[in-house]
Amino acid sequence: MTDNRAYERAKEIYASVGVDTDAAIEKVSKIPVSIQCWQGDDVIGFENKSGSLSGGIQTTGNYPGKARTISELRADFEFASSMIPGTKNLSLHAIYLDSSEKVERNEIEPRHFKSWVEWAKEKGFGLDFNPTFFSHPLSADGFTLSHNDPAIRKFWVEHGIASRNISEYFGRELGKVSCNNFWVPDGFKDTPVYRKKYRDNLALSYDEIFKEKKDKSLTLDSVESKVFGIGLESCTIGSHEFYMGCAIKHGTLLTLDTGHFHPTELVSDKISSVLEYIGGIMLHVSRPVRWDSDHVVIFDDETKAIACEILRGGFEDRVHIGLDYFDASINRIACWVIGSRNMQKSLLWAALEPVEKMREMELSGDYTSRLAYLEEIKTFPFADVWERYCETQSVPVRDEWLPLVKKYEKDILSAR
Ligand code: RNT
Ligand code: ZN
Repeated sequence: MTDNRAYERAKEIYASVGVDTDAAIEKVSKIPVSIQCWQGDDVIGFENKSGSLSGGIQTTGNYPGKARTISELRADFEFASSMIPGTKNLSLHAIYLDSSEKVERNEIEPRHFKSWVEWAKEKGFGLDFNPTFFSHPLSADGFTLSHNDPAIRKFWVEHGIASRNISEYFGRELGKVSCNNFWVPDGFKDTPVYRKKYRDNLALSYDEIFKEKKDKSLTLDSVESKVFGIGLESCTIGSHEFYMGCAIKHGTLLTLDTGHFHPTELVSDKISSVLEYIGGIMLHVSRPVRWDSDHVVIFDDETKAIACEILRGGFEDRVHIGLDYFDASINRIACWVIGSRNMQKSLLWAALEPVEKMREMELSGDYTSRLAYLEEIKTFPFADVWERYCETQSVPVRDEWLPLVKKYEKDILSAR
């Protein structure tokens, strides 16, 4: 139990700059954060257990104890969730289907995800979805929706269409909108000479996939660009510009992954620009270390800046926050807990900004005071409010979750 006096003092200090800490806690607790299922098993899934990850992405590390079955993954996620405050969704990939028989990607149906829905209902999680365009023989040459072979392209178009039905089913069953994120690895290792052809193919595929209009209160499609992948360094068919246009044309969300831009570009700066012309954004909050390395999210300047931009702009309803990282070099449950708690900390940090006050300073040209405040709030008693938030959510405060993870590792993970 934390010292109530510490919170009362923090509350007074924030009130002195016009910030209501109770209201901030309440607000942040209601913002859904979508946690990626694939942190639990190194993006392998249950379609083909002997399969390996492809598509230019890579999980590094071989820490023991990864989830090998659906029930292990669910148990691990439930346990991780018990240490994470706030409203949680689980983001599933198509390869996490629950089927005893082999199902081709273009034949997946809502029934293959029924047990996930039942579980999510019982536990109170929302579900997001992702068609899986990698780790498959028909993506082995680096192309899916942009493939030159019409039969292969058709297969992936059908997968895309099937994924939309599943996301719609999630939304309907759970009464919470489900985001359906399209990311394809398609690209070239070396310099191509006919980029146009592949981009035409990709555009054609999305025309077919998004032809049917869906109820946006149930499912929201989103499209994700990137700069490069491993072995696909020279050209990514689905570039940022490609998907900006695609999202506008088809009225989808645009996914901004923090690891998918050149290193000096900031997603925090892109949010308000994109939202001038596009209805909504899906975020893939990650931590790129020198490249799209998908390290665990930390409480760093950019994660805070992203949260601040969402709240400063009043974009809570238009920005769907998701996490996207996969570290196999440390305890995977700790990865979920650390990264998700850091996203929550960042949101709380943002909700505790004296934004009205700083806006007035900026608008009146008083940049001196703006900088003074931006710097002074860094040493306001944030930690006391964070502890209160954790307490109100009945999750461990400070480092108290770590011994629980260590015990789970000893009792459960070590037996795997
Ligand atoms: C890959 C993309 C994509 C994946 C997940 C597994 O670079 O970021 O979002 O990480 O779909
Ligand atoms: Zn991503």
